[in-house]
Amino acid sequence: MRPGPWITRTICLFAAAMGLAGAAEKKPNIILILADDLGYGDLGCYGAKVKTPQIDRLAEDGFRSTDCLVAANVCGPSRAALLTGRYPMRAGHPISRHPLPKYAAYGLAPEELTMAELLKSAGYATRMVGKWHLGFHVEGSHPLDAGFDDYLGLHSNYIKERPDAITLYHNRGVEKAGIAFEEVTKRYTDEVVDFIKGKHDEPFFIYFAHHIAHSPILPGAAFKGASGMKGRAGTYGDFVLELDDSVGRVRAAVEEAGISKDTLIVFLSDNGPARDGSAGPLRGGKYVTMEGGHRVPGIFFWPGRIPAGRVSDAMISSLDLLPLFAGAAGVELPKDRTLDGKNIIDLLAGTTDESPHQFFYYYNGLNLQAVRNERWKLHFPRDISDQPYWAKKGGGPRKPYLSLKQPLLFDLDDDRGEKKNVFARHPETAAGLTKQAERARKEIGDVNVVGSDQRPHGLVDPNEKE
Ligand SMILES: [Ca+2]
Repeated sequence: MRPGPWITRTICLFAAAMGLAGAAEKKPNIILILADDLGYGDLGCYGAKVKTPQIDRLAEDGFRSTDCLVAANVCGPSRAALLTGRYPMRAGHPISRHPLPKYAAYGLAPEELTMAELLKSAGYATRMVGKWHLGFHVEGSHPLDAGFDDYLGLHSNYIKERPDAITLYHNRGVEKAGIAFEEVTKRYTDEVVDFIKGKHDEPFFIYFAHHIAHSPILPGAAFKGASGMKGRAGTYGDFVLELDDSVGRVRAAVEEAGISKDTLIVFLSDNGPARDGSAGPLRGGKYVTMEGGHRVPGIFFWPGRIPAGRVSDAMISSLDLLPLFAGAAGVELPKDRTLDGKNIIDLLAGTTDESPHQFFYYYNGLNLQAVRNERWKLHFPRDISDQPYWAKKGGGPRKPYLSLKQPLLFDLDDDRGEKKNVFARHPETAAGLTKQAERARKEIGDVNVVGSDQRPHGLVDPNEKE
């Protein structure tokens, strides 16, 4: 027999009170590990051929989401949303930037409030290690301008032809010019591990943004052959195992420091797989709004609060991390702006199995391409000219529906691979989603619509790269 509503409510209120008491007692350390272009199907615990023992163990000992979404299918806007808890359109960063003149003044808007700034206001030491990609050289958009006390990393993708893109920076200065890509992950991990093992008088927040598994696919010397597979798939497997090893080293450092119970570790990817990775059972990948572009591995480990062994299909997103971290740190959320994320601690802690979200909006650049209401996902008609530059060229199996004449409705509970269009069978569901899209469009915009709560991005011809 299910408990009556008043019993459920009493339990929830009691749990909420306990949660608040817990947060008041001790602010946890928070380690956010972000993989780059790692697909939904690239880890052992998500069905990959190559086992990833460290990340799989983190999932087994914590919470693993099978419905964790990111707010963009490419690096830059996904990171802007992750750090601010706001859709990229709302936060004024819907397009991924390049080291080209067009982007000289385009970075993470200084007026945006990041999770690092919030945690810093709650007394946290805040550090970032890794790839920034949000306008390192743009006035006001450097990691040190976004709430981080200390930064070590490459400011964007590793591109060996560009000296600035192979420079390891420490804060605003050069730590090492011309670093070999194969050294980078070890250097990053050493930095994070040394910091964790150091003395801490205050709680800390570390944002560790890997380059793996983005191109170049170049595993470090110690990982060559580790996957036991040959060819491109083997090299990619070795690369993912280097990431896995790094995650294992971070966790081991936390355990050795004796702070496991007081440390929340979150692992996720910034978008779906590019050429070499796998989206598992999902359709599409990086660059598109199919599930393969937006649904990523999402793992939460906090022995003090999150029970081990939970696997959940409740819809959550990278937008939820800022409210989650703020809640854990006992810091109030800002009241002067709209946040799109929700604190998911009750879901993670097991006091509910329900998602706090009803809707999710799939934007490709500026274009609202799909809306989801729990199990239902409606894709809207679009033309190639509506698409951002990264989607425009070279269609194929990973880029279906670059143009679309008629809407498509998928039932993700029954068809997460988005193959069976059930639009004709569910006209009322489709009509409801269409109305919801209208609301979103009015508020946060669309390719030819400026929303009422949208920070201007300032780019001329935003859909074009140059
Ligand atoms: Ca990426």
